[in-house]
Amino acid sequence: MRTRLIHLINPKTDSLTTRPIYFNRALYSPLAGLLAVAACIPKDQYQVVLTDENIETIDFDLKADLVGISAMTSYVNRGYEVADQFRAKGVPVVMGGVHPSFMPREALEHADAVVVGEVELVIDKLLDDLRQGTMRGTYKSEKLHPMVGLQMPRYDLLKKSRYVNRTFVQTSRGCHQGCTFCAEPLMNGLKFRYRPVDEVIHEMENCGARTISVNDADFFGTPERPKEVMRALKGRGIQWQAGVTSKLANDDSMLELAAESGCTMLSIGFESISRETLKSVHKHVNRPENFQALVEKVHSYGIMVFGLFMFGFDGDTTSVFDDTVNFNVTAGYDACAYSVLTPYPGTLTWYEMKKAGRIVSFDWTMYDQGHVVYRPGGMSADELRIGQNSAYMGFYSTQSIASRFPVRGKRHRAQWMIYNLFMRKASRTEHIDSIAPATAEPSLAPMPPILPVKREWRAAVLEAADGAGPHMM
Ligand code: B12
Repeated sequence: MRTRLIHLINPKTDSLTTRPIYFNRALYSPLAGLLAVAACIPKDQYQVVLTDENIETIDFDLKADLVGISAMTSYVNRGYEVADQFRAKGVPVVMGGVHPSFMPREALEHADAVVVGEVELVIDKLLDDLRQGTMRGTYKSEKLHPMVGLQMPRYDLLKKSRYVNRTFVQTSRGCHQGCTFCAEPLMNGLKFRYRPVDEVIHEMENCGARTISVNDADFFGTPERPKEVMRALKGRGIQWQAGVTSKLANDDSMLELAAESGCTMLSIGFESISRETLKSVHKHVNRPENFQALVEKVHSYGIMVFGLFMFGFDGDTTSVFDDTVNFNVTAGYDACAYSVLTPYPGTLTWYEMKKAGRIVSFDWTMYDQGHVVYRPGGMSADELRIGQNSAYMGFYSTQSIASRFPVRGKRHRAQWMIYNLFMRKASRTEHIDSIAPATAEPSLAPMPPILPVKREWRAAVLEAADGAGPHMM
């Protein structure tokens, strides 16, 4: 009997982190979701083939029993095209990931089934239904996975030589910040769920790499837990980087352990150098007056700071670009990403802008944080687009790179250069024509996997859901 085969596909995306390829390598493998899906598929029953369209072409003739497609918003349209092509050949398709989780009814116009949120607790039912020929509609677990006993992601399926950063380990899901522009609190809630430390270490030791990205929304989210992980990591010769928030990155005991356990870089969502703006998007944790001291402190432990900033908040005027870049260069940030604020469907920013009639384009391909899809409050869309571009040009200019290069201290100079060159190349190839043309509104409303905690936002979601009538779950 032929082994049954599941073909998992990451559709092509044109984003800052995937676009540039150096020496045949992409910076990241944005495939963590698919590796987790593959891990849940019983090996004795299915062969799994993984295709990342960012680095290889899709074999549409591969005889699969099921095609599984993962998508964030910016590449869901390509995901839909791929789904349509496979279904035209009679191959059943399931979709999952962030965008289908927020907009399952839309995804069901292209796929037989959609997994809303986490796959781990619904995969058995999905595969049972596939065997019975009844796999269709949405699959959503009643509860969140406790994160105990998660299967090892199928790292063996990755074409490792094609990525700089290829190994992603999650130690927790959830985040305490309820930032209005972020999908995290609506997928995982405002509470943390933690994997047992021994399971985290087992995965790190067996993932096939000694350089690891921790994929948590906020690895330093609570004071004690990251320390447990870092203590267990000490002395293993692993180098790691993680995304964290600014508050506990300021704690010396945290940074000391981070340095001792092999941390080379922290990515921090600073978002804005204006406290008023930060408050307006519920990022109360960030204090711009402390940003420079924070960068210096992290550097003193030999750790790099990747600063994540956004432009286009309502408080932003055209001075924000130069002000932010000058601040970043003076403070000596090691790398920075400057995103255009993007109202991802189902986030609080989405409902806010939608209600005010400010969203201009609903073409998901434009939702890549490099296009302007809404009417900004403090400048024109054109100024926002040009400003973002000039910020990248300024921060990654030859002069800025030379002035920021860590000549002294223990920061990892090769890694520093790789990030600066990737980001410089990515931003230099940015489409200049990045104002998204107006489109009609989608007929189907988004519905977050978890309803927002804030009462007025819950009301907005439910109102939108009602408006969508039979389309909603
Ligand atoms: C770590 C991370 C990154 C990392 C690494 C991602 C990676 N290797 O996969 C990096 C830095 C590369 C990254 C980049 C970007 N990211 Co990011 N990222 C995250 C973060 C914090 C965690 C993602 C993760 O690893 N999850 C762990 C895996 C195991 O979980 P998962 O992906 O949710 O998958 C589960 C389910 O969704 C489901 N599932 C997933 N796929 C499929 C497929 C099938 C067939 C099935 C059945 C089920 C299924 O099963 C999985 C296991 O339960 C999320 C926040 C979040 N909570 O999701 C943001 C998030 C996904 N990122 C986001 C964004 C916007 C970006 C960028 C555009 C930022 C930028 N300006 O460049 C880029 C885009 C990259 C690209 N591909 O184009 C947004 C996406 C919003 C949206 N609606 O699209 C999120 C949600 C954060 C936010 N701001 O709200 N990101």
